Amino acid sequence: MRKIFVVLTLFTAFVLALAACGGAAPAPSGETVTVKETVVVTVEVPVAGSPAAPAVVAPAGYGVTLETVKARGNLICGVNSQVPGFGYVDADGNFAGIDVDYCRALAAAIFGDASKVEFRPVTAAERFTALQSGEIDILSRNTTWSLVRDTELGGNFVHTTFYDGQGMMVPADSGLTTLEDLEGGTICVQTGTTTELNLSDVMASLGVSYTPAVFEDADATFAAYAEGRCDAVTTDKSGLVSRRSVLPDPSAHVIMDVTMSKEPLGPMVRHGDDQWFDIAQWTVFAMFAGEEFDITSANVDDVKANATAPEVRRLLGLEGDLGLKLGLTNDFAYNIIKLVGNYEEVYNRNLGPDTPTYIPRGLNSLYTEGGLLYAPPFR
Ligand SMILES: N[C@@H](CCC(=O)N[C@@H](CS)C(=O)NCC(=O)O)C(=O)O
Repeated sequence: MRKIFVVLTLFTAFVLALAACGGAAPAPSGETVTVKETVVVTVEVPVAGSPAAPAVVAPAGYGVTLETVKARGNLICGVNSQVPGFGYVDADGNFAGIDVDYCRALAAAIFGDASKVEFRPVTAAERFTALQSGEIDILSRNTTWSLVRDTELGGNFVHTTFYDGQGMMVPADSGLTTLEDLEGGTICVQTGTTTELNLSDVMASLGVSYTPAVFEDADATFAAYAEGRCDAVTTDKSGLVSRRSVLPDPSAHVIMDVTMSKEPLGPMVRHGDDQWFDIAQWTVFAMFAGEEFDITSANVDDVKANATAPEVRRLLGLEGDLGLKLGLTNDFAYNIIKLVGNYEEVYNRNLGPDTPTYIPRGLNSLYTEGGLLYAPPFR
């Protein structure tokens, strides 16, 4: 009986995933249509436990994910491959970006080795199914925390790693400066995103009519924009900064001074495995705490040798057994900071002033600097 319930739940989740992420038509009307269409999409619904069942379609049980990851010998992280600064493949063929470094930090926490991670690129439309099906252990890919994703999509968002908002980019010589200026225009947007839904909401509330030009991934969306097939392109502001940096002439494009939504971006895990959720969560907090206590990859050994402050001693595993409580070793936070860096180091490496994807810290500063980043106590 329970098995049947699980299957039905997941079926619903799959349907709602497609609905929530937008079908061909803009929300809200598109959502209903998509649901009807996708009910007949046959995900081979297994009787859980039957030989034909895919590896994991049910929510992971407590402790299962860490055990699976350890037995496999590496972490499988779902990432972006098209957004420089967040998740992409660099000139040397390596995955790079703030979301990618978070995966490395998680691997460092688990294995004491930041390289024990396999990056699995997933598009916006693929990402939730990849997580639900167990193809990836965690999703770390500019994904916005929302109620539907947190419930029907079977996910748990750990703490936000990048606070963002949706923006609009136009050619600098277009003279367009406000959303109202886009009346009657065509706007390039990617499907499977909150972007598509927000665009519809915001333009409807402003009474601006427009034609959405909808694409499957960022490359296609921005190629269409670069070719002049739309008057503007919209996504998270971070995505605009990122993708502008790889346009033929970045200075020929401006991001309007408007924020269309809240986009708290962060890692997502499957429902059902609270231990894994805690590990993912405290990996983020260890990076924040490293910055708060001025512990960097360069000085962590010195700090460890001389630390007297009780919380720093607990954080680095010199006292107490905080790591063991997570199912890890007590030096998990030391390993994160030593092998990957604290939040500031990771931010600056990917989005700092010396990168082509520079984004001022703003809300993504520590609470002590007027931002929203705040780690609970390590005790
Ligand atoms: N944060 C939004 C949008 C995230 C998103 O997918 N943005 C696009 C545009 S920058 C992207 O990353 N595309 C890359 C791809 O799908 O390969 C969401 O979670 O829905």
